[in-house]
Amino acid sequence: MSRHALRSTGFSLLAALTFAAQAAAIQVQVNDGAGRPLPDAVVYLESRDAAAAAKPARDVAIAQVDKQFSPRVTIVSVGTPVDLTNRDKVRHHVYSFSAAKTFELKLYTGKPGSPVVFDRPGIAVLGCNIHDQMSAWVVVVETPYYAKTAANGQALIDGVPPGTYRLRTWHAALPVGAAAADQPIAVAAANAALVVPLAEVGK
Ligand SMILES: [Cu+2]
Repeated sequence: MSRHALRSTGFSLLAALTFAAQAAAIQVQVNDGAGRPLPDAVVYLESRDAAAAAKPARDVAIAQVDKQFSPRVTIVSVGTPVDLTNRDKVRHHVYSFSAAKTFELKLYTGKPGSPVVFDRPGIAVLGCNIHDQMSAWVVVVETPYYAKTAANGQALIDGVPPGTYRLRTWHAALPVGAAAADQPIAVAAANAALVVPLAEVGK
């Protein structure tokens, strides 16, 4: 679009519609090393512009239900507050010692006094001091373009402006401490679909 169109109020709506139409939806299929679909993988697109466009999300919750976290994998942008309400009758004692976020919610039921704000990029591993089987992961990213795969291994990242990105893919079954897989991707104005094999998972 031209600078003239941006300045002209008569064309501003058209300019906005044109811009929206140029954003692409990127469908990502994540498979394990044997080619099976991987649910609960997180995919996100990084770039300098994406980092600048990232804003904290709202209304994100990880409940504790039947002595498990629900959901077990959550992806949020930096600065997002996460509600950790305990919906069980027993008390939980939720903590993370990860570099991305260190916190502790001592024995509690119901809704903690305040949400936990995930204010640094990285992966926070959550556990419960009382119930060893409880674990969850919060993947904190510096981009608004992210999604989590469904049971069929597919995730849709919507509203992506054309540009050059790094497509990052992570799954909890990767070796502990492993960085998200990383591949360059050029996003054009058109929707696209691609397949990411995580060879280290499920061999
Ligand atoms: Cu617990």
